[in-house]
Amino acid sequence: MRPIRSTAIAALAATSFLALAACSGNAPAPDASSSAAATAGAASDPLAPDNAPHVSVNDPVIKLPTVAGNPGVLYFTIEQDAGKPNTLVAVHVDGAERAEMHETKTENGVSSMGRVESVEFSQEKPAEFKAGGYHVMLFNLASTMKAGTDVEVTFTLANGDKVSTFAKVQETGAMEGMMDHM
Ligand SMILES: [Cu+2]
Repeated sequence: MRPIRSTAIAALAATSFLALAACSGNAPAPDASSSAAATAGAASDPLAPDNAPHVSVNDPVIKLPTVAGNPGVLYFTIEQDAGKPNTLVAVHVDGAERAEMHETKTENGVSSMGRVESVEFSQEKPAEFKAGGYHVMLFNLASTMKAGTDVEVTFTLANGDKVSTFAKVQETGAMEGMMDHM
């Protein structure tokens, strides 16, 4: 399997090196995020009183780019235990200048990646963001975003509700990295 690199992504990656220096000053203090990392249960997080009712985000993980300056990626599952279906419309990651929801599709053995504006989920059908499917691409990562840290992630729903939690930052394996960066 040969990865096909999107020219748009390559262009964005090329500009990210310069922007990195500009945004690194806004990075959160590592101590602040690690002390609150245990409260990953979204619905009861005291730091986020506006969290959407019945909605939770599970196993949020940020994979660092294998090449510095390239985009990182965020994986998680968002689900709800009651109520009407919801729609995820935006994701904010502390330490990433920009976060875009993408979907990787494979047709006739050829994978391509495109931006999506919204992703629905319901009590019956959680939305899974994982390698080879939906994922959140993170551009212009702050230098403070290192493996082993926890960073705050905020998800915005179409109705204006938000869910905040902390994602673990991890290195990306070589093969793993090829899955979503093509
Ligand atoms: Cu992507």
